[in-house]
Parts: sequence; structure tokens; C-alpha cells
Amino acid sequence: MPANLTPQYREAEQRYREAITNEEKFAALKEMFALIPKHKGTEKMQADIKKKLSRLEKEMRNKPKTATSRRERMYNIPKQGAGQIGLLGAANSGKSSLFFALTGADSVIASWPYSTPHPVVGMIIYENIQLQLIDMPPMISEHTEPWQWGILRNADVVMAVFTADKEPEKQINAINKKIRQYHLGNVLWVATKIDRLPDGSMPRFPVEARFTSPQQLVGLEELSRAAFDALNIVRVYTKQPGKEADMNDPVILKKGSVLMDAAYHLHKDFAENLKYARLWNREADGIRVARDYVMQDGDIVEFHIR
Ligand SMILES: Nc1nc2c(ncn2[C@@H]2O[C@H](COP(=O)(O)OP(=O)(O)O)[C@@H](O)[C@H]2O)c(=O)[nH]1
Ligand SMILES: [Mg+2]
Repeated sequence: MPANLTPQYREAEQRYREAITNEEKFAALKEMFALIPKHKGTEKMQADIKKKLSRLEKEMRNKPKTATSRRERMYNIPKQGAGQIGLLGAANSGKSSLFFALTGADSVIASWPYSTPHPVVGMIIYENIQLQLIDMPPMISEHTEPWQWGILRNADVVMAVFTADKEPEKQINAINKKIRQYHLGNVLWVATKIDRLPDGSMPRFPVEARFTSPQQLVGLEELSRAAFDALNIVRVYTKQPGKEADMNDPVILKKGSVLMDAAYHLHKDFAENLKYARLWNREADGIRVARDYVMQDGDIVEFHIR
């Protein structure tokens, strides 16, 4: 007897195959079970889903919820610099060209798909810091492996790339679907190949996107800036009394970090024995600041300890 599986079932099954964490697998299997036509022809499949569900349930009970699968962790790319950014897009959307333009590192640029088979890592130099960029194989409308999504999920920012000239909305929708499916956060949208648009045209997209032409080296500085902004970090400099701050060696903190976070980050002693701190920035000229002062990008602090 034919199983007569619906497209919805097949989608859930696809999600199951691509799932990384046990929680995702469990959710997909549940959906499969709900969607599978209940008749004699699918009895074996139903039993199989049930078996997998109970096995997973057992495994999840013995493991903390937040733990990611071994497969996912195995392929995480060690973070370097002030933040990690992963490229996501279809084949030929210009990811590798953008990677090359932003980092100067060598990645294969070619006009046929599958030209970037493995992740490639490079550094964007943004003012006085470096941001790590990962070029990825095409992951939209392609077969993907769970570890690829693991890398993007582990990144601080996903740079979602589509071409401005060829059915951008379709590409955006396809990318958005994956973003939801794989629970990717913090997305920076980038429209490439703007040199192919009629002169002066600035199309509007369903998402707020930066414009660039990696090939013509257009919009790269703005994009580096946008990448920095998307990382949600601040650069804080420290100085010793009577000396100048080293402006080439900032401490990187999450946006929203307070003075005490900065102190802890530098040395436990600073935090535990803090008497007071002085602050310099565009407005402040050595004023004393409170422990819960929210650090701003570019702040210079001087810690005084007991
Ligand atoms: N016209 C134009 N072509 C580009 C631009 N960026 C990339 N390309 C071309 O698009 C094709 C695919 O680029 P690639 O960077 O390999 O895309 P990937 O598959 O997303 O990594 C290549 O032939 C590139 O030369 C651009 O800004 N303008
Ligand atoms: Mg590529």
C-alpha cells in the first residue's frame, strides 16, 4: 500500500534529517508523527518514529537541555578577534567575492556553484580591531550538513547575502526560511552586485539591507562598520594614572556592560579592590564614574584600587 505522504510530512522529515540538537530532532519527529497518514501502509513508519522519539526522550533526560550535540561542537570554528561573522547565501550570490574584498584572504571565487566546499576563515580589519569572517559553502537550495548550520549558529552574526539584481525577494524568503528553521540569530542583510542595477536605483527590500559590490569594491567600509555594529560590542581602553591609554589595545565588552564588568574583565583585583574609577570620552574629562556606569564605545577608564 502506498504511504501517500504529504509535502508537509516530507518537510518535517527534511527538518529531522538536518536537525542538529536533540530538541530540534524531537520537535521534527513529533511533527512527523502528527502529519503521517494513519493507515496500514504507514504502520512500520509510525512505529519507527515512535521508537526514535522514545530513544531521544531518554537521551534528553540524561543530558542538560542546553547541551549541543557533539557533531555541532566538533565543527565550531574557534573565535578570533572581537567577534565572529558567518556568511550565508545561495551559490553565486557573491559570498566569496565579499569575503575576499573584506578580508584580503584568499578564497575561491568562481562563477559556478560549489566553488567554496569548506569554510574559509579570514579577518576584517575594522579601525583598530579585527573581526573574524567565515566564508561558507552555498547553503540555500542545496544539500547541507548539520555542522554547517552549527558553525553559523555559533557565530555572533550571520551575514545573509543576496544579489540585488536577480529576484532579491525570492532569495530573501529562502534565506529567511533557513534562519527560522535553524534558529539563527543576529542577522546582517547584504545586497550584492549593485553594479548590475540601473544607475542611481536604490531598490527597497522586505529586509533592511546594506548595498555592496564586492567586485567593484563598493560599500565595503560601510559594511565593516555595519558588521561591527551588529556584533553589539564596545571598545574600552584602560590607562594608568599619569600615563596615556594604549589606543591600539582595547578591551572588547558586550554592549550594556558596566564599569564593574570591565574591571572584572581586566583583573579580579580591580573589581574586588576598586576604590573609584575615572572616565574619559568625548564628553567626560576624567570624571569619577559609578560602578554601574554603562560603558560606551571609545571610553577610557583609569581604575584606582585600595
Ligand atoms: N557584477 C558583479 N558580479 C559579481 C559581484 N560579486 C561577485 N560577482 C560574480 O558572481 C559570481 C559568483 O561569485 P562568488 O563570490 O564565487 O559567489 P559565492 O558562490 O556566493 O561565493 C562570480 O562570477 C563573481 O565574479 C559583483 O559585485 N558584481
Ligand atoms: Mg563561494
